[in-house]
Parts: sequence; structure tokens; C-alpha cells
Amino acid sequence: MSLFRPFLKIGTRNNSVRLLNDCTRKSVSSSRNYSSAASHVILNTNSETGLATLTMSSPPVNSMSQQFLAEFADGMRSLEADKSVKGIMITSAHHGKVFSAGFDILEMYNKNDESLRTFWSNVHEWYFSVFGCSKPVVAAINGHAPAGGCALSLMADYRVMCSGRTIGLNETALGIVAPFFFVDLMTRAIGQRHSELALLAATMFTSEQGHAINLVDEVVELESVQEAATKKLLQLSKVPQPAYYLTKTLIRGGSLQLLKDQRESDIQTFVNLIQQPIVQKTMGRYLDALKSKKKK
Ligand code: CO8
Repeated sequence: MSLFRPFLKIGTRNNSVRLLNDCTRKSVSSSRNYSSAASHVILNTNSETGLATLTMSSPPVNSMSQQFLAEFADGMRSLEADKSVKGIMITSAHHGKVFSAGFDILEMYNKNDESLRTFWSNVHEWYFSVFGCSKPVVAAINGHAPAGGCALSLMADYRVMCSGRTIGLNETALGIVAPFFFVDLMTRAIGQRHSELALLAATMFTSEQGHAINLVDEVVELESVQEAATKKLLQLSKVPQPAYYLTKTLIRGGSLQLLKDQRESDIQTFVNLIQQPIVQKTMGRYLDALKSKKKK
């Protein structure tokens, strides 16, 4: 089942790039690289290496709105469908600052049933598109990665992070609860006990602390993040298919299927939780604290 919106197929000299159906997009091409820009993500494909990059480019902090998530999932699906693409790197245009600030809190604040349901359904599609991607996916985490930004990193096959930034699932600090598929992602990477402690306390780890518990696989200086991620992606892209995909399916299939089977009840759980007055109140305070940070 797919919630994808239609896309255009644009042919280029020796490659083809599928562009999101968005009138703001533009295409940039050279003899080796092709890119398309939608409002929230930019896709680049290097036809020589077969490596693609999905760059999150939503100012100021790549917070994930409904639209952002839909474009992200479309971008992932189009790269996955493109036979010339051998691997995908996910990174941020806000280099050195923020990888992603996670879900757009405004999408969960004072919203009606219908928009909450649509938002959460887009969250599911985004998760399926990244965690279920058949191709190698590497996260080049070039900035802070709280909550959904951390979950996105955990959906990749390998994580390279720049030093001196923070990463973690801090949902409880906002008075909300990480969904079960985020908990699963965290537990897969760092194990039960570390996950329990981190999720309960809303711990934001430094890159170095994250590396020590396997939350990230590699920590490098900011200027080397893309290079290190590309090196790993190139290595993974040489592993023969379908062996790569089938192995991923063996390891991840159960989690993907669980959410597929429980989509409706998970949406209902989210809507019920988020609409509780105490949850709305805590989230409102958190938003105020974020806004007032600047004034201090
Ligand atoms: N959503 C909406 N707006 C945001 C978010 C966000 N997640 N994060 C930051 N902003 C806004 C700020 O309010 C600020 O707005 P304005 O310019 O209008 O004042 C602007 O973005 C810039 O933010 P900062 O000034 O804070 O930027 P910095 O570069 O100083 O800091 C950080 C960047 C570190 C990313 C910081 O902004 C931060 O910590 N943000 C909050 C991150 C966070 O807590 N995210 C949690 C989101 S919830 C989630 O992802 C999973 C929820 C699962 C729900 C399950 C329910 C059942």
C-alpha cells in the first residue's frame, strides 16, 4: 500500500531522476551529478558512483512537518526505484548546526483529529521508506539530532556523526512518549538497559557518548562527516544485491510487519495521547521555552 503522490520523470543525458510533483522544484545537472530540489529535501545522484544523497533542507532546523515527511518518503521511494542508484546518504543542509530537530511540534499542538491522523500516517510512510529501503542507507549526521532526528539516524544502516553535537530520544521531556517503533529502533542499536535509562530520562547524548554505547557507529570532525559516510556507503553499495536486501529483510522484516499490521491502532493511540490536556499543556510549555531561549 502506498500513499505516494504522483511524480514526474525527467530524463537527463545518461541518467534519469524522478522529481517530486512540486512546482517549486528545479533541476541542476552536470555531466556527473543530477539534483532536484523540492521545498524540504534535495536529491542528488552521482552517476559515476551510483551514490545518491538526500539532503534535508527545511530552515531553520529541519523540523518534520506533514509535508516534510511526505516529501522525504517520496524522495526515498524515487531513489529506491531508480536502478542506477546503489546507495543513499541522508544528511542536512544546516551543516554543523542541526541534522533534524525531529517532528514539527506545531503539528501536534492544538490540532484536530483529522490533521493528527494524517500527520501520523505520514510518519508511518516515512519510517517504511527509510527503515524498509532495500538499498544501503547511511546517515551523515552533521548536527544535533533530537527525537525524530535520532530515530531517522537509527533507521539508516550506518551512522557517522560529527563530534560535539547531541543525539537522543528526548520525547519524555516534552511530556510525550516515543512510539513503539522508535523504541524498537533504539533497542536494536543500544540494547534494552541503555534504552530504558535513556528513554525514561530523555537523555541527549553527546556524539562521543553515543558512540560509546553504539548509538552512532563513527564520530569524526565536522568537515569529514560526508567523506566518511561516502566511504562507508561505497563499501556497502558493493555488496551484491539481492543478498543485501534479503539480509535487511531478515533482520528488519518483523518490525516493519508489526507496524504494518498495527497502523490503525497506532494512529488511534497517538491521537488519544496527544489530545490529552496535560500533554498539550506540557508541549505548550516546551514550545514557549524553545521560543524564549532566543530572548535570554
Ligand atoms: N518543532 C517546531 N519548531 C521547532 C522545533 C521542533 N521540533 N525545534 C526548534 N523549533 C523552532 C524554535 O522554536 C525556533 O523558532 P523561532 O525561530 O520561531 O523562535 C527555531 O525552530 C530555531 O530553533 P532554536 O533557536 O532552538 O535553534 P538552535 O539552533 O539554537 O537549536 C535544536 C537547535 C538543538 C534542534 C533546538 O531547536 C531543539 O532542541 N529543538 C527541539 C528538539 C525537540 O525536542 N524535538 C522533539 C520533537 S518530537 C519528535 O520528534 C518525536 C515525537 C514522537 C511523538 C509521539 C507521541 C505519542
